[in-house]
Amino acid sequence: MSEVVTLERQDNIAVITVNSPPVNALSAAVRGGILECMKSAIADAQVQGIVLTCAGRTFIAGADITEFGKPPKPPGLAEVLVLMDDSPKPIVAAIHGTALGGGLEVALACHYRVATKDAKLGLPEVKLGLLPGAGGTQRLPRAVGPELAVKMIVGGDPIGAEAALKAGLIEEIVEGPAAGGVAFCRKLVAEKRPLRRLRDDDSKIAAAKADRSIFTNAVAALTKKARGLEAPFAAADAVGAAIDLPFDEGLKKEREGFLKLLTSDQSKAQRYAFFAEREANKIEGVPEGTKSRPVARVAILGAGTMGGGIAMSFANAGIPVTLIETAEEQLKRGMGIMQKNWEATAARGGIPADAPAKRMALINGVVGIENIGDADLVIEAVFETMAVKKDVFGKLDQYAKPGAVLASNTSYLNIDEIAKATKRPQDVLGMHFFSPANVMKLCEIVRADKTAPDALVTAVSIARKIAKVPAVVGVCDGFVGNRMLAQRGKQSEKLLFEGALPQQVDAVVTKFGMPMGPFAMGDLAGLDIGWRSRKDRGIKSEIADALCEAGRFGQKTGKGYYKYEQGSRSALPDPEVETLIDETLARLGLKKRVVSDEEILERMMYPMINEGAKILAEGIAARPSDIDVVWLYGYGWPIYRGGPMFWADTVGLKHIADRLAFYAKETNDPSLEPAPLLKKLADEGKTFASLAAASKAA
Ligand code: HSC
Ligand code: NAD
Repeated sequence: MSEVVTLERQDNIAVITVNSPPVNALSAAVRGGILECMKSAIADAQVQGIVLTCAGRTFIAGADITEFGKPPKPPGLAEVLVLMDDSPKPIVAAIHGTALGGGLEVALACHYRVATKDAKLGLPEVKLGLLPGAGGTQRLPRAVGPELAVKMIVGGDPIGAEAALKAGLIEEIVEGPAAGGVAFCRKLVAEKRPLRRLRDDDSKIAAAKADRSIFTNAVAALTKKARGLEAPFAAADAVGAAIDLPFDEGLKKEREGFLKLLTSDQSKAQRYAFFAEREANKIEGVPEGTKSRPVARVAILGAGTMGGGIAMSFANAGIPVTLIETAEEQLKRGMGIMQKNWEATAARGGIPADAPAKRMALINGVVGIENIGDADLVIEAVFETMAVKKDVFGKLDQYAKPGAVLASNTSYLNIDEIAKATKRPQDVLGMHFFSPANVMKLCEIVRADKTAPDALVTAVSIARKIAKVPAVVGVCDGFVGNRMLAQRGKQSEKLLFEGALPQQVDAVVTKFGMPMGPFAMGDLAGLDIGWRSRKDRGIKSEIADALCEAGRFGQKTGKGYYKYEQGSRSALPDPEVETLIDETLARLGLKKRVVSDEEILERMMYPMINEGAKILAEGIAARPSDIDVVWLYGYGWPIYRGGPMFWADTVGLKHIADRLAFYAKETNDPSLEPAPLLKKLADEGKTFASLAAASKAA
């Protein structure tokens, strides 16, 4: 008998239970176990109905992703599903937790489905660069109709049990999955209900067969956001086959599409990103079993751009917040922005109509740090100057409760120095959120010299609780993300002095897949910030300074590196900027040359990778994949390119090191010399991934 799948009989009902922690993925052992148990149950004359359920936290969460890319092991999932579909006895899937991917496909091959109230059902394969490969694209449209099927398959987001019931994907919402499944199955048997085989039921796709625009419109709405991705389009084609072809031919099409994507570079990158995100939860150098401190209430200092967004993230997760400002006016402004943001989301249907009021009720806005109360975690998001930060952290000694974790949201400042302002440096760390903080998923967790392991674990686990993706980093100027970004910024600016235009540079970067180029990003953030900081430090940047002197601060003034029409955020190339650049170059006696797109791409990306190598060598990031997580979730790095360090491996480190050395010489810029670690790996013919493998083996 299988170790991971068991069969027991409750009178005339067979109950097959999958028990393969953590998520009951469809490994070869699980597939084999289900096959054997199904065969026994079907052959058992005493059995009149079969329930398939799972132990642990969830129903089957999909194929075992770790098996992809390795030689297939029998039995194949298709073989298992054919047996189930053909079963002369009714099979009921009893779902709890998350029935995802292959998990939902198993349930769809059952004749009936029931689920608990909090269950989620979905086909998220596109998020791994795949399409459902075990009948999902053929059965789901037959279960719920093509529109919802397209939404779930091409969009990849799951639906809850209520929606599943409404759509006809499940028959009933039950209390406990196994008991509910058995009760439902008994009813089926008693009523002698016919088997419902989705493959034989075209009723819900009939309308789309007659009018294909029902399907194509649904696809168009979803693929609009799929820039650069292959899987959503292939997944849509497979759903199209469900409408156009008989079931078995549709299955064949689906399988071809799945196998093609399985070996694609995009899917490899997306599967890598899935595991990179999970790997980032494992903190290096923390004793095993270190527990998070409890966090029931959070205090946030500063209700500005970041403080407000961070407060929203906590309230979204149902965690109460004390939001502290220095004066009523700032507080009112901050609270007002949060309310407006939530109301706008509710108006779009993104959250229920009563959510804004409920979430605002979780935020207690007060003036004065002395009102910090019994917060278990304090996040400081005040002005970015060391003096202000030190003043605030000094006061925290007096007002924060003992053992509270004290976090700074600083973008660049030294957390070790901030920690010195308190008598409890062991509680101090960085929680660097990204703007807009209620939307962006990344949270760099900055481990300072004296940060206690349990404080670090607390920050990582609370970040996950509020649906952020944490990545632990060390103290340095700009941490991982902004430190690498600074290298790109330096090169983008230099390119303007050599003959490139902002729109040319930005176009190369967005074509690569980033959501924005460096100049559009500068316009969005406001060019005056850097200008002021340069003036303070006595630094010049001739083109950027000239723009600011002309009052071009970016989007907020309607002009920056681009021009913006009233009320519009779309960046339009501006001949005035071209003239300003030409004049600056002439004044400095610099000659323009034609800069190729290839050079732009190399000078945008390779210096960042070089900096990434330095970050790894210094131990600021523990793993190349942590750097990739920072870029995927903080800066919109295209997921189908895995992250800068993953991408670098695909380009080849030798090529990157050679090109950097070339540009260092050509542009007389020693900062472009390949970093020692990059050079070493390149010389040895190795990859960044080899570092992760070596550290795992150690
Ligand atoms: C698929 O199903 C393809 C099908 O169409 C079948 C095709 C067959 C075709 C054959 C014919 C050619 N596999 O996320 P967590 C691990 S594609 C292996 O921290 P949570 C995870 O790495 C799949 N491992 O937990 C982690 O391990 P660690 C479609 C998996 O509670 C641990 O489980 N399904 C795994 O926050 C805990 O994970 C999906 O895309 C998997 N499928 O979230 C679902 N799933 O502890 C992917 C998880 O060692 N999974 N692990 O780090 C998820 O979305 C989330 O994990 C859950 C749980 C929501 C399930
Ligand atoms: P902001 O100017 O929008 O907000 C700062 C707020 O802090 C103001 O409302 C101010 O009144 C308040 N404040 C000042 N001193 C205070 C005190 N002692 N107690 C309570 N409130 C106080 O600034 P921001 O953009 O939200 O940035 C805040 C922090 O977050 C900075 O350290 C910044 O570097 C960092 N950060 C900013 C971004 C971004 O894109 N804006 C991104 C990541 C991190």
